[in-house]
Amino acid sequence: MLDTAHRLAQRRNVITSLPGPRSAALAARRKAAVAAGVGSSVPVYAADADGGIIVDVDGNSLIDLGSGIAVTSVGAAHPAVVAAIADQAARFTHTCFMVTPYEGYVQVAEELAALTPGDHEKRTVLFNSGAEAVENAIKVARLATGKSAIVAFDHAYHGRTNLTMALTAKFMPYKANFGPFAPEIHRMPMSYPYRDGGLSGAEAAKRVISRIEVQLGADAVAALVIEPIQGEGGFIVPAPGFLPALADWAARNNVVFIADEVQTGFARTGAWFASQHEGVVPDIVTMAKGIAGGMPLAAITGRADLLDAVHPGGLGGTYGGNPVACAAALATLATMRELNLPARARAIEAAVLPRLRALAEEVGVIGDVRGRGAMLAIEIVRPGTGEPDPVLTKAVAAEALSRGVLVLTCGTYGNVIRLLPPLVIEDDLLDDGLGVLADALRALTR
Ligand code: PLZ
Repeated sequence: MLDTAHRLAQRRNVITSLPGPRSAALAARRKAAVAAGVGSSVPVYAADADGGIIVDVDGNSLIDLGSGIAVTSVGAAHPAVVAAIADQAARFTHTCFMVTPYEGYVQVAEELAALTPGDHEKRTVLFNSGAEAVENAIKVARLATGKSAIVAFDHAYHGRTNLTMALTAKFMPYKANFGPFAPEIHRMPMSYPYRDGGLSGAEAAKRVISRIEVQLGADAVAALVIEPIQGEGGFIVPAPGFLPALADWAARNNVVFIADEVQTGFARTGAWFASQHEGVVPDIVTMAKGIAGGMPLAAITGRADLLDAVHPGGLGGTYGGNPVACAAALATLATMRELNLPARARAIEAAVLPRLRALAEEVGVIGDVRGRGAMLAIEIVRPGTGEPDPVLTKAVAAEALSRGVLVLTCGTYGNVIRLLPPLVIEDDLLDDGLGVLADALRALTR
């Protein structure tokens, strides 16, 4: 059991239709003011959030099984994080680390060196977003190796900036008509046990390595960038052995192995970082999301020889490692340790996976149940075939929402329902949320 008191009652309570009248009014204002290109998963506007609950502007209490896309692992308003933010903001909100540095940035760098896999000498740079972290990991890898080709994977998601759009696999909505894209990105097949005929990790890695050697030549490759469990692409857990084989090959060929742990990091998968499940020690880890309890902060931490190869002044940005975000990160990491959130994520897996498997037996439209820790998913297909069913997937998420449970979808084929509850969610609330998801699926497959 978790020992945390929450400010908001941890109970689902739907009192209007969803969206309610106030959310509908905000949606109308938004249409006239916010660009149409920005989407929202649900048409419900937030007024308050805490623990596993989001209260909307109409007073509905929704169970949050998305954590703002894997961000609010300690909750959206953890008191220790809130206090650290208030305290730092009252002293100074900004000086710019590139102008007048401050201790918080250095402390976060020390923490990340200790937490990320491997006990080698490490260096860190802080940024504002996951995409910015990935871009900078690639800048470092290219400079340090003197090479330019980058290997990315099918189903990958790395961001929305120009270089990270090029790294991202899915055309719609992330890339469509936004080109031309950055050159020298080469896409390789992922290990996707449910859809690749059950290739072993070793076989799937061999397929990648031989393709790189035949089509690119290892001598051309600066870096290989991979999410240890793919997030937006569908919560794809590669077959065991895939990641270690790629990391070994990279090490033997002077190729920088970049683990994009933006979504998987910070206790989410039951370890501090998902690379650790297979004993993989990346050369550079990219991080964001869960790091700072909801404040925008991102980081790259990696081998000192790689990061220190960059000339002074070569890396940075006005806001990177903002002092308020650093204070939030230090409080978030302390809270994660204090509550032992890696263990909590494993407990969530132990509670949820069997229920999802039982549900799969019952409803017949769940082709695969997968994930680690509190990063779990079901892949929705037409019964008896592996054919993706994105229409039903969307309908299930909408039905769950109408009953007061927020679940996110993902996947190259838009047919994956993913569960990313705040790690501090109470057992009863999680149980209720899963029950609602199951009922929504039953109602739509009856
Ligand atoms: N790398 C592995 O998951 C962000 C994106 C949502 P930013 N994923 C959520 C959307 O539709 O924009 C992500 C990720 C991985 C990089 C990123 C990018 O992180 O902080 O959104 O830039």
